[in-house]
Amino acid sequence: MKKSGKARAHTNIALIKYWGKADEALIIPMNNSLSVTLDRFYTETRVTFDDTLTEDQLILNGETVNAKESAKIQRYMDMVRKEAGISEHALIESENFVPTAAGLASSASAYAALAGACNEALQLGLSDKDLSRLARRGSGSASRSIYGGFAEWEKGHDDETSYAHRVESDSWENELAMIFVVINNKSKKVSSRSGMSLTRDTSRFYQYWLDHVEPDLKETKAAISQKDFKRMGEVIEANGLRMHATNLGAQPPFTYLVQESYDAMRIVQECREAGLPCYFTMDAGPNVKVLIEKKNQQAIVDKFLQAFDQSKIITSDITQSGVEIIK
Ligand code: 2P0
Repeated sequence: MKKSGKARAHTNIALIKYWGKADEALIIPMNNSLSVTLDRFYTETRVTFDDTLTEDQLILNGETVNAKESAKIQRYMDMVRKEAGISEHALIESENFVPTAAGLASSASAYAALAGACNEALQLGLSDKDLSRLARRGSGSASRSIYGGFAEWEKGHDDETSYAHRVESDSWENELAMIFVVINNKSKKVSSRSGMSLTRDTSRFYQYWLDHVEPDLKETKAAISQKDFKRMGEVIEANGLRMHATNLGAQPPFTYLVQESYDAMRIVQECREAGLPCYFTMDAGPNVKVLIEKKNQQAIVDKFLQAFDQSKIITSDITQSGVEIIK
């Protein structure tokens, strides 16, 4: 017998970052985080549980996937089977909708879509909270992609208490957008998983980072409730930089940022000096994401186009859509 379900989930970008785990196996974070969910980048995944299959199969963008990624997915599916009390293996067909070669595919949308598809296929009837917990077991940031708009992942202290929820914003996000400055990374990649683990374990600046997260979150949520763009931007920019500073204090030290990342940060600064408020944030790679007000989108994009090729500048709205079941 076959049981099938399909879901779409959008990727999210953290404004207050998740960086470090308290529990590696359950993916319980050291600190709360807060994100916006993007309209432009998403994953659609169909999962079909089939009692004639002898192992899980993953097809990503039409191609059978390599052993390493598929081992991670198989562990995830083992966990889903255990939670759901079933034994059937599954065919997982997943498509990432991201601009070609932009390197913006994300585990957040991937695991949020997979959790949503499993919930549908197995008719688990999970609430958003429980779906967020299920997505979290695949990738921490996926817990936040269950929701549109602003979402906060409460770190909690165990599997039951660690999940995300939407942050009420009176639809302010409809007035905001994000510009992606796509920057190629020529250096050896440090995965976010190993980067955050090394930092948590060895960085001299890690406690300093942790001490600032709660005040940053409080300030960000106050700014959201007042729709105060400058107030939110100043906090989120500092929070992102502080996350990157922890990496410089790790042993051995490392950084995700390259010269072009700093070039993009300088343009953000110049935009502000020209009366165009905007604020940057960077994740586990050199790309720079710039939070903007839509009313200034064209003027800010034009500033970036003076220094970067058009193919490197991608804009996205913020979506109201959380994980959705599709037919
Ligand atoms: C975030 N990042 O809050 C942070 C900021 C990157 C920098 O979440 O190990 O793929 O699967 O839980 O969620 C990227 O890490 O890590 C990430 P795992 P994940 O968005």
